Amino acid sequence: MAETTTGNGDGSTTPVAAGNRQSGSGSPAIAEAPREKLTKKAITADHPTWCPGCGDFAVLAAFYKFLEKRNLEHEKIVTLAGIGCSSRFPYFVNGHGAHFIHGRAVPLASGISLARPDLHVFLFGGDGDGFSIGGNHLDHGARKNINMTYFIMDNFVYGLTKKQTSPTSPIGFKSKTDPTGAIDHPVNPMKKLISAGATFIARTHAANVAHMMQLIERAFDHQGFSVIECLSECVEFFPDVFDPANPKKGGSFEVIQEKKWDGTPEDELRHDVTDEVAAYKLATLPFPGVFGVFYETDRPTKNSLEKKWIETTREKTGNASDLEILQKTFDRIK
Ligand SMILES: Cc1ncc(C[n+]2csc(CCOP(=O)(O)OP(=O)(O)O)c2C)c(N)n1
Ligand code: SF4
Ligand SMILES: [Mg+2]
Repeated sequence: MAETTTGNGDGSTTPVAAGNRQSGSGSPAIAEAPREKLTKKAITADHPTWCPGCGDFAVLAAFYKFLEKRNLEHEKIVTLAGIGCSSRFPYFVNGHGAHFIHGRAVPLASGISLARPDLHVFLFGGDGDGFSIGGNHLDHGARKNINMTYFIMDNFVYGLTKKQTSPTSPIGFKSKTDPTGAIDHPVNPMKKLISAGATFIARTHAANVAHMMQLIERAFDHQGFSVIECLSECVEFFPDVFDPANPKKGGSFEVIQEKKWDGTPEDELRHDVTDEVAAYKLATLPFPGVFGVFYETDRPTKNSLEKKWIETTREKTGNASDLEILQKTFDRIK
């Protein structure tokens, strides 16, 4: 992204700066022109192609609300995904984006986040994309603490490919790959993310837009690898599975009570989000479990560590330009 424009309300446009890149291009900053407020109309792209009633519609609605509320710079919004019904998400957001290779969304997002730390990198995908084919990538993105906000729309099934057992399908689930019922122990997303080293880990439900919004805001404000698992019903291939956590369907949505550090006896019982062992204990509660922030910690991001390393290395070269460094390297290996 080199330069973009903003509307002036009279049909004309004014160029605005591409953003405050941290990579040291050396070009002078251009003053930002006043911007129009980001509206739902501006961020809406294609008509979603999900089945009527799919939980993913509500996730998209919450994301639009979040973008409007936070009024992010339009040209800095990036939505990325792997492959799956949920991974079609970037098609429906008018911004930079890509629908990438199945399971490889974290590496793609990592590259974009590290190369352009000024961008807002949002990643969307399913349980298959994130925990099955992309499980290993998820672990490494988490331990490296690469700055991004990852929303995993968990429907306990492969939706796009029409009902195969997914890594989060419960034992006994009958699918095309397990006609007599799933026999494999499912992944527990919260436990996996805690052990992988993600620095913000939360859980929500697509039937609760207000809760999704709160968590997207907190995940976005967190510096590092932030992940939200969202139970998002596949009405076609695994209907009603999340009703036990939906009050409108007779279930109960139990929210984690976080510590207020107010010294009261009731605070003793509240959850300390910085306590990894307590987060793990919450993750062992039987389905449908609890919702909210399980774990949050501050650890330097790979983005900040890499920035420091680049600056130190550049200083050692007498602040040479990228081209000069490249030329010197070629000269050395000639
Ligand atoms: C390398 C590769 N393997 C398998 C597939 C087939 N495939 C496409 S989407 C998908 C699973 C999608 O499940 P999930 O990530 O849970 O998304 P959902 O459709 O449920 O939202 C699979 C196995 C593929 N596209 N590429
Ligand atoms: S198949 Fe399931 S996950 Fe895919 S769009 Fe339809 S309801 Fe949603
Ligand atoms: Mg799925």
